[in-house]
Amino acid sequence: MRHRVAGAAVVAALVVLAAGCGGGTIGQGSGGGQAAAPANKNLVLMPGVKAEPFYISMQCGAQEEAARLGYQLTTQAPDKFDAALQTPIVTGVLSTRPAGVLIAPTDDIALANPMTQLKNAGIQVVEVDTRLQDQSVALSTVSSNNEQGGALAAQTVARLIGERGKVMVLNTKAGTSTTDARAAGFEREIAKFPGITYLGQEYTDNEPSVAAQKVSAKLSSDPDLAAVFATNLNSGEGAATGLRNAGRTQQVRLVGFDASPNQVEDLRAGEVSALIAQDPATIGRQGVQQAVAAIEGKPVDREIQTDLVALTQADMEANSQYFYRTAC
Ligand code: T6T
Repeated sequence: MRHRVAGAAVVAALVVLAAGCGGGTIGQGSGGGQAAAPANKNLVLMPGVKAEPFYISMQCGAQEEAARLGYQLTTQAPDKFDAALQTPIVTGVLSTRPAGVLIAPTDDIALANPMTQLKNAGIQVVEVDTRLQDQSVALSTVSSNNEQGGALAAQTVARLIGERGKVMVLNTKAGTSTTDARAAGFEREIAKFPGITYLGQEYTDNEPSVAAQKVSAKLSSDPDLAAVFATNLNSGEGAATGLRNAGRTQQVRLVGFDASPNQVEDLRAGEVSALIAQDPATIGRQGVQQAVAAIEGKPVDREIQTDLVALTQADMEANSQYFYRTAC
């Protein structure tokens, strides 16, 4: 019951959050005139990492929308979430001159240079999920409101532990705009609970095994750890493994971002208390819409925010449309 109340509260807050989405519309061209159909209808989606349910779900939405609008979309992703691996992919795409690119930059500074090269070559650049610090490169950014998602995770954690005890954050890699924002939102919100001791954040390099090790180490130094907030899929899956290995899943509350099949299974089994699911398919769909608008000289929205939904064991099956996919 406690989980249900926490989940419902978060869902209510998030609905408001999604309703407040959008941003300024910037005129890019004729704004609805009868522009000639562009000859180049090639789009490239560049997710942060290959074969990962969040990005697969994004790709499914993007592919569907591209087909609907009469465009071809291909996907190119690195084997690991790593700027050094993503940069040569961007450079390779540059030489193929697509009309538009949807990219999730794996580092908010390191990808600025290669993405600027795309822009300077006349390719329409849309950020999906993650973003650069430099907001002048992309035409549009489509993502969840990650800072508010982190704050809502903090409220959920506080409620689950009766506003008392020690909590930690498991983050991915510094320089990932989304997860940095989630951690910042969490930290800001958790500070409002005087009975909660915030033990700080640990980075996992987006490796589940590192996440599991970090949880084990924290359980040794702080055996009375009350809760963990994992800022994304891999850190959440790894945190669950760490708690399981230590036999502590029933005592330590775990709240994670994302909703991979493993995370959903852990929620169903009661080993995870809540998941904050994103809507990656809609991010992909909206990203295609913005790129196509820019290519066709129509107005583009600079900021688009998509839904976040808190899932608990009590309400997860009713919200199964938010579970991430492993194939389209
Ligand atoms: O949480 C998502 C995404 O939003 C984030 O930017 C990176 O990690 C994920 O892809 C999940 O692994």
